[in-house]
Amino acid sequence: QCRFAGGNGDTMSRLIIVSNRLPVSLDAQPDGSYALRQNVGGLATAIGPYHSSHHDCLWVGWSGEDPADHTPEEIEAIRSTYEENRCIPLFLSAEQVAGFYAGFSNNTLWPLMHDFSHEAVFDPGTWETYSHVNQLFADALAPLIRKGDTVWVQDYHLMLLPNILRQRFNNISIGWFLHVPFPSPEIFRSLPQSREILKGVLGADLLGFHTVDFVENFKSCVQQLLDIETDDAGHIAVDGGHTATVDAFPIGIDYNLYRRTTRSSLARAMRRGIEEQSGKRPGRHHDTSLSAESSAAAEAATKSGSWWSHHVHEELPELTLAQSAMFGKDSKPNKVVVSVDRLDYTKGLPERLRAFERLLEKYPEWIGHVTYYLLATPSRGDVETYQRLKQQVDQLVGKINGRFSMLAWTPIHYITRSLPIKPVCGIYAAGDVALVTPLRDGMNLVAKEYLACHDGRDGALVLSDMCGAAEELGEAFIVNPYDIEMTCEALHDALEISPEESTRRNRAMQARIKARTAGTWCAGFLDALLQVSNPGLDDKRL
Ligand code: GDG
Repeated sequence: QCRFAGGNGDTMSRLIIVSNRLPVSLDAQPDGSYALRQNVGGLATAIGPYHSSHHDCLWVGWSGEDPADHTPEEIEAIRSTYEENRCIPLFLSAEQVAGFYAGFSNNTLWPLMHDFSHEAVFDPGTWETYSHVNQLFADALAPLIRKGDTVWVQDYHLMLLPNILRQRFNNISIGWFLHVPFPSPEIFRSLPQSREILKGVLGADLLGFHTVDFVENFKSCVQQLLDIETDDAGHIAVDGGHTATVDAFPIGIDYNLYRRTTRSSLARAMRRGIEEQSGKRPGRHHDTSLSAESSAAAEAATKSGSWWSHHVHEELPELTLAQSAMFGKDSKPNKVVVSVDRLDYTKGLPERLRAFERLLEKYPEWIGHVTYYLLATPSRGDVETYQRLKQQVDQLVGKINGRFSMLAWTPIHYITRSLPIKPVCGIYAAGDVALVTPLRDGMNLVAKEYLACHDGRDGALVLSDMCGAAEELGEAFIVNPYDIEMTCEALHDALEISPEESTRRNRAMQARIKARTAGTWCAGFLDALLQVSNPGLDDKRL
C-alpha cells in the first residue's frame, strides 16, 4: 500500500502531477540502496522545482524499471525510495514500454506533433498498448485520489488519461498541458485515432498549450474532426454537460537558478576551461607564441619519435596556422559557439552543423577563431530514427573536424553525454553565441537558459522561428532553421555583434523571462484551472 493512499477520513486536497517519466531516476548502489538522479528534459526542468518545494504535491510516473529485472525486495526498495521523495512509480514491462513509449508516443505522436508526418508510424498494436497504459496510469492514481484533488496530466504520452479520470472520478479538477506543438488539422487528421485522442484530452477542465497558434490548431481540429465549436473565451462544450477550456500558457524557466548556478565554482571552472581551450584567454593550452609552441612541439616530437617532426611548420604551415592565427596581432578575436540539446531530429542538429560548416567555408577568416561546443544529450536510443540521427550527427561532426582541424585547433568539441547542471551552465556562460535552431519545438527552454546564464551581460542568441520561444525573444537573431545560408549569415552577424549591442538586446529579453518563470507558469496554470473547474467541492482545493 502506497504511503500516500487516501483514507476515508482524509479531507485535505492535493496536487498530483502525472507524467510519463518521474522527475528523478534511481541508480542502484553497491550496498543495495538507490541514489536519486535528476532527469534531463524540458518537463522535469520546468516542473521539478515546483514539486520539490511544495510538500503536499505528489508526482506519478513511470519508474523506468521493468519489474522482470528485479526481485520483489528490490521493487519494494525502489518504490519506497521514490515515495520518500513524494514520487509514485509505475512499473511497466518491456513490451508495454515498446508499444506505449517507443511506439505510439515517440514513433507516432511525437513526429506528428512536430509536423514530421513522414516519420510517423501508424501501428494498431502500439495504439492498443498506449490505451492500455493510459488505463494503468488511472489505476495507479485511483488509490491516491481524494475528493477535491487536482490532477495535472502532462504531455502527449497521456492524452487519453484526462477523460478516463473524468469517467472514474467526478469530484476532482483535471488539467492537461501539452509541452510540444499542436499541429494543424491537415496533419493531425492523418492519425487514425485522432478523434479518440481529442476526446481523451477534452476530459480535462483546462487544456494548456505553449502558444496561441497551438491553441488555434487544436480548436480547428476539434471543430473539423468532432464538429464542436469553441467560444471566444476558449470554452468547448463536450458531450455529457462537461465544458473544457483551452488557453495558452508559455512556459518559463527558473531564471535565478540558472543565474546563480553560473556563479558556482564548477560552472566557472568549466567556462574558464572552454575559454582557454578555444584561445579566448591565455591558459595552459595556449600560453606560448607560435615559434615557442612550434619548437616545443618539434622537441617533443623528436624525443618521442612521432611522425610530426620539427619540419611540420616549415613544410605544412596550414596545419599550424590556427595557433598563429589565434595569437597573431591582427587576427580576429577568438569566439565560442555553444548549443545544448537532447539528440532529437526536431532540434535541427544536422542543419545547424551545415550552417557552421558553411561559415568556415564562406568566411575563412573564422578558421582557427571560432570553436563550437556541441552538447548533444542521448535521447530515446531505443528508437531506430534516433539511432540513425546519432550516426548522421557523428558523421557530420567528423567530416567538419576532418576538413578544417589544425594542429592546435579543432572546430567542434562534441559531447554526447548528459552533464550535471553546473557544467551545462558553464557551457552556456562560455558561449559568445548560442545556436538554438530547432526545426520545430513547443517552447525551447535552452534559449531562455542561455540568456539567464548571461544575466546583464553580452552573448548573442541565434534562434529558430519554429519554436514557441521565438514569440517572446524577438531581439535574438531569428532564423529559418531549414535555411542554411540564412543561419550561416546570422551566425556570422552574431559573432560580429558588439558587446554593447548584444547586452542591450539581452536586457530586453532577460526582463521578460525573469518575470515569467517556471514558478509563475505553474501558478498561472493552476490558478486558471481553479477558476474553470467546478467539481462541486468544498473550498479546500489548493
Ligand atoms: C519539451 C519540449 C519544451 C539538455 N541536456 C542536458 C540538460 N538538458 C536540459 C536543458 C533544458 C532541457 O534539457 C531541454 O528542454 P527543451 O525545452 O529545450 O526541450 P525538450 O526536452 O524537448 O522539452 C520543449 C519543454 O518540453 C518544456 O515544456 O520547451 O519544446 O519539446 O532544460 O538544459 N540538462 C542537463 N544536462 C544535460 O546534458 N543538466
